[in-house]
Amino acid sequence: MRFFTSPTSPYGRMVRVALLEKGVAFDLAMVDPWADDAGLREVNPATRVPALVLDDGIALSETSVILSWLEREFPRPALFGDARCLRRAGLAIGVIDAAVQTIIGRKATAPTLFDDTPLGLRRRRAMVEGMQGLELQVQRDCAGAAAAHVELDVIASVVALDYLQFRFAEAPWRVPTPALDAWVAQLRRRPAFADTLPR
Ligand SMILES: N[C@@H](CCC(=O)N[C@@H](CS)C(=O)NCC(=O)O)C(=O)O
Repeated sequence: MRFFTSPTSPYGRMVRVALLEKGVAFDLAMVDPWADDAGLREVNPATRVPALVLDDGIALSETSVILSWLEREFPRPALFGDARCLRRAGLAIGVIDAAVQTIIGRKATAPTLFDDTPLGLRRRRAMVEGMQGLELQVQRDCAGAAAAHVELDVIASVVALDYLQFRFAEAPWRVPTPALDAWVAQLRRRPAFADTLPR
């Protein structure tokens, strides 16, 4: 299989972590989706990462689709946990979406800063309230215990935390998430996370 991603994409990182944790062999194609990479466009007309070309040549795009296929073909270890796991995953993915849309929005509105437009402020609110919601759910549901399995909630949470740090390190609106940080602290040391940090 050939996996297309970029060094910074949080969506690509989610899928890459899932591939590594499931022990699926793949060739890595690092591309810049913004440079209109011809190889990427060939496998995904949206010219976006991630994309996964299967051994029979079928090209899958969209994070949710690729993760669903992976879960079906390689069920162990399972990514999709119970409803509380999926609620946490949804919150973290909402933060990732808002963060990526902010970075993309800046390209569209420059020299006006997208972040200060009505839509930019809405996306910022989504990041702030999404992280607050995630922190609250971890406080309520995880009772101080460390996460035990790399399921979709852990993957999306670590990817969201690292992407916010990567793109918005100095932002005054960042919210502290001590319970979430402690919950993922052990698992985020695994190679699947350590080797895929955005850069
Ligand atoms: N909905 C897509 C979003 C993927 C996405 O936005 N990827 C970005 C990188 S983080 C990209 O390739 N952008 C290039 C473009 O929009 O032209 C998914 O879930 O996979």
